[in-house]
Amino acid sequence: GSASNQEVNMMKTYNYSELSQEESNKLLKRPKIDFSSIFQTVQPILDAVEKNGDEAVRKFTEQFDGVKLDSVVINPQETEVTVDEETKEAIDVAFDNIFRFHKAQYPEPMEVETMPGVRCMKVTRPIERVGLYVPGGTAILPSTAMMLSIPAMIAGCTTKVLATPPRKDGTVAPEIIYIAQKAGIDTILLAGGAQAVAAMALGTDSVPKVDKIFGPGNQYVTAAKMILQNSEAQISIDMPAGPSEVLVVADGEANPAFVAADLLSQAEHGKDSQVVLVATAEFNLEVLNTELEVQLDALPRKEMAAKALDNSFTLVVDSLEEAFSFSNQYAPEHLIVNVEEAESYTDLIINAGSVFLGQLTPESVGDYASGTNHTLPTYGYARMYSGVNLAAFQKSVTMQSLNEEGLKNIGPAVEKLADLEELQAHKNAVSLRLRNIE
Ligand code: HSO
Ligand code: ZN
Repeated sequence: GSASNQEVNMMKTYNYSELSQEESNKLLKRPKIDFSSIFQTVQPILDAVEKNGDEAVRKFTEQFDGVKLDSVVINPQETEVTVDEETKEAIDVAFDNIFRFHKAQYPEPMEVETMPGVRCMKVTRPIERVGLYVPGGTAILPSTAMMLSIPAMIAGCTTKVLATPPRKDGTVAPEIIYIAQKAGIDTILLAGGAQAVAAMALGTDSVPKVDKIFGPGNQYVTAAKMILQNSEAQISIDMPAGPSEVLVVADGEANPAFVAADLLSQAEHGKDSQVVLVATAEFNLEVLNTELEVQLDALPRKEMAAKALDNSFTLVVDSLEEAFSFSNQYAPEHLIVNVEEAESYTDLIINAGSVFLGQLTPESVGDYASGTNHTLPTYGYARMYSGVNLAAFQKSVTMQSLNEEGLKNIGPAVEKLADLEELQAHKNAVSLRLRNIE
């Protein structure tokens, strides 16, 4: 192990060239989540919602959120809210950018004539019924409400349920209602946790059943999504979720104050957040440490952020190629590339949820308003999952259509393959038609 200066550094520091394979593998690992015990807690909640519907949701909301509700749903379109002008303007800026970027993702219908007379088409259709989970907890998250409801609206999903835990007074934050109004949502489920996920997956008297559930959440929410996706509820989910993370690549040109601010903006999400700095030897780690200390001390959520830094580390590399190689193996949810000519390295980036290029691009802009989605794969899942995007709310349907020429062209191959598989009826379906044409 080559952790050095642990006493003076805010984060453990390693030199990449001095690490053994085993040590480097250890750095790539995320903290282990033991789902088996969480599943045991969550299953009875799912069972109760399946059995007792709204009544069970009301009971759990009273038990876990301390709120007694008459109705577990509201229609935001029929709810009056006041949001101050400045907040509205900020939401509108973010809303428009997210709308633009996701709207541009709409795929063109496609058609290919694979042989003369054989036309194959691919068209896009919405997933009709979707559930959008917006966490409550230590902060309200209007940004997450936008990230989920805007692509759902663009995709044309017809049933959109937004679930979020009620505040202590039994209401939903007006900003979230304002967003729901703009995005054409007509059901807000005032519930959080596994009970909210269950109500959407299974349906209740007042909550329509959905086909796919989106959104980040705590371990109970994640566990509920995992169990229900493998159940008779027949739902799919956006992606597996773990604690939020950022990996910052910095060179000698990077301003340590900016880097510190970026690391802390991830760290303040929660004590289980992971923060990784991969820096070349030219990056000034001493100034970074001072900045981390000073900036951390001024944060309202400094206790949480400090705990997150404890699980985090700095890796000093010999080159940026080495930096991106480590980053690709780590597969971070967020990758900040704070180096000179950042855009010239994009080809080296293979595994990452969303990437922030250059000095002037903090993660915060993507978290809120640049237009990209902030619901992203964590925990190394960026190796094989994309972040939420328009396609996540859609599916494609393929179609084909043959004319006489097409059937004559393709028929013999299909007949032969059907022979090979000894599926006579398959062959007949072609042969009868060919004879009929002649
Ligand atoms: N960084 C979070 C998203 C978020 N940040 C919401 C602020 N609000 C996970 O991508
Ligand atoms: Zn964030």
